[in-house]
Amino acid sequence: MSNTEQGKKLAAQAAIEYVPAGSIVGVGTGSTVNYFIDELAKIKNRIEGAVSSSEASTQRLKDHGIEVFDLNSVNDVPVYIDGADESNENLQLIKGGGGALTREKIIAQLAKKFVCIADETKLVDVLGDFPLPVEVIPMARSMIARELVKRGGQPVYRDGFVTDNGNQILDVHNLRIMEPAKLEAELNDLPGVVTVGIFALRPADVLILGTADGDIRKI
Ligand code: ABF
Repeated sequence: MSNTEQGKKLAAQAAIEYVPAGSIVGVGTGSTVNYFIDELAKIKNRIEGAVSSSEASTQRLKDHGIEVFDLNSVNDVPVYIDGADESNENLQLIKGGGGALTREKIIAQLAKKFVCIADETKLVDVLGDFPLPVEVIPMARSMIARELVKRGGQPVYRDGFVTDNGNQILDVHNLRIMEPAKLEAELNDLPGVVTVGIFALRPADVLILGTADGDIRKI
């Protein structure tokens, strides 16, 4: 197993201690979360079930025999465990490389605690090396792309990709995001933007990083 995979797995294992007994657990998406789902399966008799941010995670949870609830039937999500594409030291994130950003942001908003799990290479000084995903209503795509160019970005249409919500994604290159919450709010205001992949207005509460030398670092 590579150092990166080892880091992801260690972070996923360490997140289990944040899962309260008897709870409905918020579960994100991605390869790091896949390790978490496999760990969750080992304690499945101690939880009530899960809510999930993607069809892929829902399938993996069900394959393990973990019940997946519709979010509208759930009032209380004590903890949400999800990965990220980048995090800064303030636990502001870029997410959405996997395309599930809208559902991820909804569950993060509802959750009392958001625990982000990643290998240590995801920690950066300034967000933006990873292209920022923005989910858009299809008819607004070109207009929003022009707005992103005005802000110094280079939007690239994720050709052939349709989100779980039937929308499209622009991946915005060349941004150095110095004020993540400000840019998130500004882009949120553009008509046709469904979700911006900056998670700064609601950042993570805990970041667990798995390191190459087999350790865990918590921020
Ligand atoms: C989700 O999965 C996304 O927000 C992010 O794009 C991705 C991280 O994937 P991985 O764990 O595979 O690096 O959390």
